[in-house]
Amino acid sequence: MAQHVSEGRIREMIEAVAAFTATPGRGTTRLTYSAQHRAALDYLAGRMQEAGLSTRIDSVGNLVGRLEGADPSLAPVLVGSHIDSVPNGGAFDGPAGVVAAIETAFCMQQLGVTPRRPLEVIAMIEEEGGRFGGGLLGSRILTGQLGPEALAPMCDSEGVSLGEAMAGFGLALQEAGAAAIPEGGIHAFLELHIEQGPVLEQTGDAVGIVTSIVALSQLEVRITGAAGHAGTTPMAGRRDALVAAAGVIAELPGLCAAVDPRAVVTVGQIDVHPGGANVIPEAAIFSVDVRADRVGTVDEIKSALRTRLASLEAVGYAVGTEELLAVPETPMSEEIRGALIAAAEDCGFAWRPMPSGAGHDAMVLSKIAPVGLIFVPSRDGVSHTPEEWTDYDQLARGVEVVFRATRALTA
Ligand code: HGY
Ligand code: MN
Ligand code: MN
Repeated sequence: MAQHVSEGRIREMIEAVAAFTATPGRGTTRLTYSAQHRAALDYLAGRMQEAGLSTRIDSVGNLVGRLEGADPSLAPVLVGSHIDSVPNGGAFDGPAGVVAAIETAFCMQQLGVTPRRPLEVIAMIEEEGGRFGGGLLGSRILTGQLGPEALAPMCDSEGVSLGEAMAGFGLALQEAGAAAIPEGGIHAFLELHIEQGPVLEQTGDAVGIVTSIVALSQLEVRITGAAGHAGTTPMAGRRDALVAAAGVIAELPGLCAAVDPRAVVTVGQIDVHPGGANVIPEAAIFSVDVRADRVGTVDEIKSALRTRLASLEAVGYAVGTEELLAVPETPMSEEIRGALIAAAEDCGFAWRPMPSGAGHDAMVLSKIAPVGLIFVPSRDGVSHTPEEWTDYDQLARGVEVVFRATRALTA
């Protein structure tokens, strides 16, 4: 099979982007509107231009490259992923899809292909929610689901508002709506992503062609009790918010399994106020990430959690829950899956249909266009850690499939 993509250039771009991290030596930490984000955009814009693309940064910081089509009036095929990371994450989660899109443009350029339909490549902001919570922010803004009024209250763990962070990046919150893609604005969206699980490594298939993406909900739970002196307050009668939260958190796996043993629940963040070692915690605020193959199952798990939280209110705690993100299960487009399958078979690569347990921008962009998602293997199935890894020849095979599918979709 004649491979068009350059494994060396793919490796070069992944390694260059990986260097834009706030935690060198301890994985990738590239938060939205940070200096690392800016450096990554500057680098990627340069590589996009080298690949023959015109580039722009939209009103919320998504970087977009465009290869004009023979018929510029046609809606473009959009290819890409996110450029932000989780704290101390890996080098491939997000950048693999952005680099795949840029490498696709390089291949078009090298082959002297002018697509009939324009190609756009994109590096989206804040998919992980690592800075402002919730996640999928760039794609939710692109699809018009979030505008300035919804964004205004968002702030990071240091209390910096989204608007202030945007201003520091040269952007204006009130212009955020301008980034929304109009109805019919894209013909299709393609995303390459690392699998972040063990299946492809176990089966030896070159790529996974995703059938659907999991239903997910992200909640923030606040439990408020009563502060007090750690030394002089008797144990009986305390309303220690952290002890109450710990009880709920410890019960979550069982509560989730009782609804569906295949569902997953994770508490990744917790804050304690006021946070003194000799002060009984007045408040505990923690995240709850629930996922299942159907939104109905997620809803049942959330309802069981709310019942458990109500038992705390009965004994004098105040409880509040806020849903930061809710996305139903998202089937991928059969048309786009067909293009990816044809490309994989054209390459002679073994492929397998598979669901995605991770959320992706593709699930949001499916609201405005048919979408496809292709996975490449993850070593030991590990992701969201510095150990996240995909061999470059494995990544190159996935990129070759993306290039060929994109070429077909823009022809
Ligand atoms: O959380 C997820 O599934 C994705 O990595 N943002
Ligand atoms: Mn990702
Ligand atoms: Mn991720």
